[in-house]
Amino acid sequence: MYSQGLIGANTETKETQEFLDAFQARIDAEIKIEPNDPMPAAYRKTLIRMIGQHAHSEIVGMLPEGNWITRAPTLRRKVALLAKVQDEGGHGLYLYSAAETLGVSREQMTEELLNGSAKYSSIFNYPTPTWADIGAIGWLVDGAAIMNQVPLCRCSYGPYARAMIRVCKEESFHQRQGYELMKTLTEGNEDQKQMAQDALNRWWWPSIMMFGPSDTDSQHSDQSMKWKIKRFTNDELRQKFIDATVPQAKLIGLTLPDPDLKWNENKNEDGGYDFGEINWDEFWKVVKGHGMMNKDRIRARKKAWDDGAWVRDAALAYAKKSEQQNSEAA
Ligand code: BYC
Repeated sequence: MYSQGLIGANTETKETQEFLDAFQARIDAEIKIEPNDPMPAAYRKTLIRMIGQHAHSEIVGMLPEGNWITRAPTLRRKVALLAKVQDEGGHGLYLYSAAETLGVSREQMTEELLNGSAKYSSIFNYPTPTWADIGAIGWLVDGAAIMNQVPLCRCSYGPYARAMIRVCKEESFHQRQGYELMKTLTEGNEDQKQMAQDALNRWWWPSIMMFGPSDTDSQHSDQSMKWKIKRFTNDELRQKFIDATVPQAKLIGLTLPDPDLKWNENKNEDGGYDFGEINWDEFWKVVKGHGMMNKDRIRARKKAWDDGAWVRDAALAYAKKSEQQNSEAA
């Protein structure tokens, strides 16, 4: 069934039940799917959507923090922030490359981001008005990202799983530098403490929303779990994140902006926090392009893409020329 050439990445396939069953058996046996392996069109489509969205999130995610590079309060903070933002750019590149192995081009993905048909994470449509936002993003946004992305290291699609290993190592450093930044602020004067609390108040709920709609509203989770692309549901990961983060907030003397947050011994196997109602109207508004910063983010990405056109043209001209020289030499 899986012999070479049955259906490669670029060939049409007839998805018989036998083929779908064989594919599922391979997934169930934890055998990684590689770019030239036969795969159902819907599996390919799901991965292109998800890896593309992830790549766009990394690249758009450079913007809110990039906003503070020139104003970081010390050289040490500036170095850490520069390294972090650069890492996000690198993550975007690995992820675009992973998506390209599925037969989609970088240009196509960028076009979809700019015309609004491809999504990127809701979290990056919130502004970063104070320095404490940099701490809150590292601590909470990268913290949420790690919770979501560590299981993706076991994703059934090989190139995505492998890309996530390095991404997660770097996200872990990002989370620590963010938490340490927040801790430093909470040990400062009243204004600094207040700045940290205010950032936490603004970033907490959007971070909780990052995990996506609740399981009852998630369109893709069931199939993606079956294909072992996702290993946990949105709600499971959200709960893990909350349970891990509440003690961290307590340790540095910050209060989470949720009066309904309460330890519940009977939740799941080891207990867990009950939490308040998520504002799903806000989530969908942001996802559909009507958040505070959606327009600015896309405008910035469009400008970067347009401004970089000459670089792409020059690189391609060089590639074409060396191709021509190689064929003449052969
Ligand atoms: N924002 O059926 P569902 C980072 C969409 S990068 C916007 O549950 P799925 C970082 C979803 O796409 C963070 N849209 O979908 C970077 C779907 O719409 P479409 C990004 C969202 O795919 C820099 C619809 O809602 N991480 O961490 O099973 C600095 C229904 O959702 C969101 C990744 O991309 C959202 N928050 O699950 C710091 C990780 N949530 O596509 C940090 C990989 C849902 O049908 N992706 N939607 O039009 C995933 O794990 C999954 O795609 C999601 C959603 C959990 C995000």
